[in-house]
Amino acid sequence: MKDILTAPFLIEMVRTTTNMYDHGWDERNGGNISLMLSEEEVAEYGDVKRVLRTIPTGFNAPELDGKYFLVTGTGKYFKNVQYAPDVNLGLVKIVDGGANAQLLWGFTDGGKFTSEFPAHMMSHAARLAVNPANRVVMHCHPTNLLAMTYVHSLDEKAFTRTLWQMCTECIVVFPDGVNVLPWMLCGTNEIGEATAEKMKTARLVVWSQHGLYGAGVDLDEAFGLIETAEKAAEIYMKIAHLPLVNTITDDQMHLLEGRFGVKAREGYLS
Ligand code: 2HA
Ligand code: ZN
Repeated sequence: MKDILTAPFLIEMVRTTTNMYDHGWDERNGGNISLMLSEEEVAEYGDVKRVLRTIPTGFNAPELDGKYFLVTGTGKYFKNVQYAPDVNLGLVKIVDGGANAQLLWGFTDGGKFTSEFPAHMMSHAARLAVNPANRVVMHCHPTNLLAMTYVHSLDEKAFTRTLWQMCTECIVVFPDGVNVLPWMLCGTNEIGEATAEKMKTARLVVWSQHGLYGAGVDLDEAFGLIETAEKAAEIYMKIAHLPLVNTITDDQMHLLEGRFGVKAREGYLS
């Protein structure tokens, strides 16, 4: 059996958490990532039958029964994942209709998965229903998107349109737009359910005054979505207090749709 520390999925997870920390999106224990893996991928690197611990999840997710996830740990710092992946990450298998997670590797200090596990698992279930290739749910605290939730309307159409107008590529990268939740208590099943509901129609969900969720088919896609939305929010925060002289018009957005073969969210462009 190969050493799991050499697995491409583990190396990519370490690189991604490090990169996100370096972007300033994951201060202290901020942020969490879950990456769905196939049994074949896991079996190459570990004994899928050897359960180290069984950890209750506190929710149900029958759609995810039997699925494997590499996930960041609760209270753990993205900054430290690169130095001790086996402490800061865990590999779990969801069993009992989602009620329990079997720990197969990691969390070697006795830790467990992120406090946002409900939001992650419910979002995986929601995204898989839309796109069976979805593998990643990623949460972080990008500075400018967070700032924007203090000064911009939280209306999803208005929020999305503003981001689209800030960089030409935005509508190409997230034509499905950005959904927005009001401030809610984090770490609960309630915010998990609300996030999953929002994930049905967009791969980006803002948690007002808290941060952002992104979903994608791989770590690159989820990261790239967040990176692009955060760049747009940064431009917005640089110009919001200045007189607006130019913008990207809806006609120009339609040209982008044609050129890049994307379709903007229904009703979001005139
Ligand atoms: O645990 O970001 O939302 C870290 C968080 C919680
Ligand atoms: Zn958070």
